[in-house]
Amino acid sequence: MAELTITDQRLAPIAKKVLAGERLSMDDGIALYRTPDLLAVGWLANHVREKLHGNITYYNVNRHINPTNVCVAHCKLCAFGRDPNAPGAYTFALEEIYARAAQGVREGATEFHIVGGLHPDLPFEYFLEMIRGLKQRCPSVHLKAFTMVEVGYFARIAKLSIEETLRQMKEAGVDSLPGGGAEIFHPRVRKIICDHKVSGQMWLSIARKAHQAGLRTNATMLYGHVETEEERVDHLMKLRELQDETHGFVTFIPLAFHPDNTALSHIPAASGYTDLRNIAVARLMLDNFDHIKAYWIMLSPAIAQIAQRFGASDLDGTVAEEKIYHDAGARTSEFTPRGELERLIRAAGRVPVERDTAYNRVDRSKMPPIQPHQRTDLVSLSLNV
Ligand code: V47
Repeated sequence: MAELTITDQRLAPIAKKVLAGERLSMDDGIALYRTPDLLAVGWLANHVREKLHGNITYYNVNRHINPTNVCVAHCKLCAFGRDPNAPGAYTFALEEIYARAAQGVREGATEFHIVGGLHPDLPFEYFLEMIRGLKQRCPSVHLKAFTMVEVGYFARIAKLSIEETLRQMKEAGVDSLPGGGAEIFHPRVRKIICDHKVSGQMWLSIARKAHQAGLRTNATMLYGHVETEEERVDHLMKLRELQDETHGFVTFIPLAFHPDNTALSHIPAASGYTDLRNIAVARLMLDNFDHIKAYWIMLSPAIAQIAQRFGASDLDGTVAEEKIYHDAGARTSEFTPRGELERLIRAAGRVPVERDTAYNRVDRSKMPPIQPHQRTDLVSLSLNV
């Protein structure tokens, strides 16, 4: 590895701590966000990433399933949610979901990533039945389903405690939870971008309870809107604190805000420079997280490649049918075949390893061959509720 060159001497004490494996402070995090010396920040993050994972970059074969885009929350940050009768609103019948899942299995998916809107009329039981049906039909596929925000909403509409809601989800077949809905925990920011969502404190409390119930989760941070550097670092430190307590987080995913078609469309989209800095600062601050994910859908394949030299050890998956980012103007494809992900990783000088959701290696030689991806037409069997 090339030598570290620091052009901003304020980074010298931080570099010393990183090289000694010491924990960084709030002030260190803010300095990492403010320094013009992005290459030094990236070098340090890469140092940590290579210490943990050597030359490997992980990816998986997955499929996103978004059961409904009908949502009562009306978050300003979101271009996906719709009112029930608005143009483009949809809710899948369970058979539609099972058809998509079957296609995912043919395409070799080892994980379904299932998230959706907070629907005013669908009962918790619809979602439990969906999970039971998926588990029964696709027993080998890991179900990474429902964010802390959805769990909080299910508990409210079903009049259950968070613990009981999680217990029923687990019993139905949920294997882990994705990291969405975290946004920025600070109340000032939530008030502006997502004021009807669960509070940051509540998001963390639900994550804690999920971990205590034996459900691991991911964590995210949405950057590039109205947040300050202090609020980003505060967010990372709250995640680090909870991880010290539970060790329940698997991966952290920094997500760039995409402004198109949102109520915040006047905010310019984040630059590649900001993307790389967020990956690197996350790698340096979250010393108790195994992985930082460069979600190629959000970053673009080009930035995701460079991110592998700025701290990222995972590119997420083949994805298939991403809607949340594409409704907000993402120009990336909605699917990348496994071979193309491997090519992206190799071209960045890394070694691709296909993983399952728990980061076990996947041995394709013992599995049925993957069939080519097919785009599914939207709403062939939508539900009237
Ligand atoms: O929670 C919503 C964000 C998240 C916009 O856990 C937006 O493995 C940008 O959480 N511009 C959903 N972002 C995506 C997510 C995720 C993605 C990949 C992997 C995993 C995982 C989780 O997307 C939302 C919100 O933070 N989001 N609208 C928007 N306009």
